[in-house]
Amino acid sequence: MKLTGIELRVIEMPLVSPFRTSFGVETTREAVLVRAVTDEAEGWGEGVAMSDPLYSSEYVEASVDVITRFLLPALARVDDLDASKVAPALEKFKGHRMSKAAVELAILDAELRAKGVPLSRELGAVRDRVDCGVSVGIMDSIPELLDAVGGYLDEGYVRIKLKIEPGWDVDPVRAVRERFGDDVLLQVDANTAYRRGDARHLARLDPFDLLLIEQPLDEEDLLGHAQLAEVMTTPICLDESIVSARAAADAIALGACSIVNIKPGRVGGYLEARKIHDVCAANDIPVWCGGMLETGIGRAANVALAALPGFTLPGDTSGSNRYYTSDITEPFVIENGTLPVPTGPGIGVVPDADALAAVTTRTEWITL
Ligand code: NPQ
Ligand code: MG
Repeated sequence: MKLTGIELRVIEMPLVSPFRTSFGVETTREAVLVRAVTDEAEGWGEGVAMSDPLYSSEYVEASVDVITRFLLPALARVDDLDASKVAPALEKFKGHRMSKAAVELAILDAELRAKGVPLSRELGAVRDRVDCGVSVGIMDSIPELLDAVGGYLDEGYVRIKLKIEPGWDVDPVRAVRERFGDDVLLQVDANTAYRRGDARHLARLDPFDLLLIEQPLDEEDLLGHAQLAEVMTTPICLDESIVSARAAADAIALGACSIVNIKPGRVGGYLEARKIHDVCAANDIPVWCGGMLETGIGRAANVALAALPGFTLPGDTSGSNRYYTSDITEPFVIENGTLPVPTGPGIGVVPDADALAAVTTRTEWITL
């Protein structure tokens, strides 16, 4: 395959309601989209970097810059390009995994469309629908939270994840358990908001029979997570810390986590994500697919990944309407708590030109 050009777009989509986490409140989702034009087919990729470097060090403007100035020129020099050559060609550039993942997905989508192969089949999917959970933001009050959780349970979500931070943890978890019972699959996500010294406090979550606590401590604090695992009975799941298959293997070996959240953007792409799936499977570590408020493009690819055999826990693969009133692709609609794995070639969806134009704030063409 020969890469002839790339279209980079920055889009901004309003969220249906503000989404508050321990690192801030978001009211819109800004994202980078990549369209790879090759001599055989076109493909789409989506970057998951946020506007500001609050979830990780990456952010939208940096993503546009690194893709334009470093990643694409390096790819232009690769002969007979296919998706397996993207990560090796970009390896010399440190970090910027979300940007690399966006570019790799666009190439992978183009390659699979040219071959007529769905991404799910390419990755090794074993299911045609995936169980879906939903991530519930920090609210101003417990009644407001209970309304939100009740609404999602009515929509059919099979698992609830509460965002937590110091001052919003034990009480909301208790309230959700008291209102909705012990059968609800419930987990929490701190996005690094706690410190090692909070171990005793976090152990107060143990009586609530949570599936897991996600990333309580700093992303670099693997030892702290291993120590916390000795104090808490709630399983520890890592998100921000798991930036590669090696990081996953190390975290598992250290006892820093017993469950892994896999986000392709965070780890540099879907091919690295599959490696993490394999490492975890070999170690009997359950995995689930995280979410980064993707549009239909990234969502389609995440659902394909979540159909692999090791994804035994429901993911943050929510319906499009969890975040957006109108998506740029056909919306993903929850049915019986599940989403269908796309069956078309590549990621199986394409953006609608008008919907895309309506949310685009910037377009750059790069001819190779
Ligand atoms: C997580 N996602 O698992 C993240 C973090 C997150 C679904 O909880 C704008 C863009 C806002 C990306 C908020 C979920 C975001 C974002 C939170 C990602 O840690
Ligand atoms: Mg998380």
